[in-house]
Amino acid sequence: MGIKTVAVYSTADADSLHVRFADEAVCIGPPSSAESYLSIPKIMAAVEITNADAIHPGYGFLSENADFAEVCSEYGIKFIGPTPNQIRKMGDKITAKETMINAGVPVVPGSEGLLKDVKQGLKISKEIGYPVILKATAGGGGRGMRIVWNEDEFEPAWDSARQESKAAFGNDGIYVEKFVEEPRHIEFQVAGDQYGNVIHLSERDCSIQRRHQKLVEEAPSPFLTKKLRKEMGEAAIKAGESIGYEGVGTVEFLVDKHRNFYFMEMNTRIQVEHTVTEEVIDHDLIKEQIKLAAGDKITGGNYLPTMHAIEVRINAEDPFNDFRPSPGNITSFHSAKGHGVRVDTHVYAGYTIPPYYDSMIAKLICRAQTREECIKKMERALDEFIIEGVKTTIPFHKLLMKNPDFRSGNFNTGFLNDWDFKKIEEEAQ
Ligand code: MV4
Repeated sequence: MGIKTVAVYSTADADSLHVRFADEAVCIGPPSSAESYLSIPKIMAAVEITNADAIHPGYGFLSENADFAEVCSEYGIKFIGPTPNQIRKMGDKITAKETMINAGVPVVPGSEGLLKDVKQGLKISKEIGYPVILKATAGGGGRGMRIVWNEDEFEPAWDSARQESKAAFGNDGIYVEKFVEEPRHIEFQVAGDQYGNVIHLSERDCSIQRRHQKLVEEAPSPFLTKKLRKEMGEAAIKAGESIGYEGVGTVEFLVDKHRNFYFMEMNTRIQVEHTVTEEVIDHDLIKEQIKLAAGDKITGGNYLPTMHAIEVRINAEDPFNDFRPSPGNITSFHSAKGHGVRVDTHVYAGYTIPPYYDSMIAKLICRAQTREECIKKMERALDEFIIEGVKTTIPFHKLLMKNPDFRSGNFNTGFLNDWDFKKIEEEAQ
């Protein structure tokens, strides 16, 4: 796009490739994220000394922080993303849910608003029927959640959910919903301009996850029918339109085994897995974010997938030891290459992975005409990929690609719960 870039980095990331490849780079502090990537004053200082016009917030740290977006606007710096109010509305889960009900988007049956006390929680749970799930209004991504299987479990679950969310978010607001068993996690990418136009860019299936950490994402979802894609896509657009959403975002749905779908959360940032959408619709979503932030108008319609894509997250973790982080020096690194193979990474041979942050070191994305071909290409790419010096999730992904249920598209968010990784490793030898 011809736009000059400034990278910000902590001392722990001085050797990361983004620092080398940006036009300029500014060190914003020590490894502790509170004193670097989460410090609004440090980031605004970097803006000031480089005379930057806009900030791309990425997908961690301050990317969904409404106060940060507000500081940017006070400074006259364009935050590449939605407005502070849009971030706030979706950040508070019960406000988001109420907004969706008013917009006519299906939600899971449950309490109207926050629960006042245990008594009210017990009454509503009896009405909707067990199992139910308690959720923190300030939560998201699984934090502050409790599944309650029967009446006797309700009060202890209520107490611990409140304590956990108070400690984690400084907010102990809790609501209750029917617990949807063995759901699929299917999310729609949406995009909105500054004039109220919202479209969708098709879906991603993110059901392969472990303890709320996604490991594999794909598009299109092997579970969606043409009809369901149309219905969910329309619901995702309504969700975006109801708040005048600006920029790219994601509307997450739970889909039960009968293919009923329910709004779960909206992510107001670009996500790790946006790459699979880029591959199936053949558009650069970061470029689209920048264009929307600059005031471009959306003129066309929705984007439907023309290919199949799968992303596997390569993390420096030991899949056979409870996915324990494995930071350290990468002694050798050879990336898979070739037609339909994409690798996004900040690492290289000789790089030392610091122990402070997320353990994801690369995204491997394969694209082909069909899901079957795509899986085969992924197997080939995983075989070619060499990373030595640290443990990685590559062996896990090789096993997953061979799994008959994965290959036939028969999986939900509970898929990895009953994997016995030790046994699988022994059998593989
Ligand atoms: C649920 C649910 C079942 N029923 N809500 C997990 C993260 C947070 N975004 C909401 N989550 C769930 N909410 C109801 N009413 C099951 C989950 C859930 C889940 C959702 C998506 C992906 C993986 C998951 C793993 C466990 C639980």
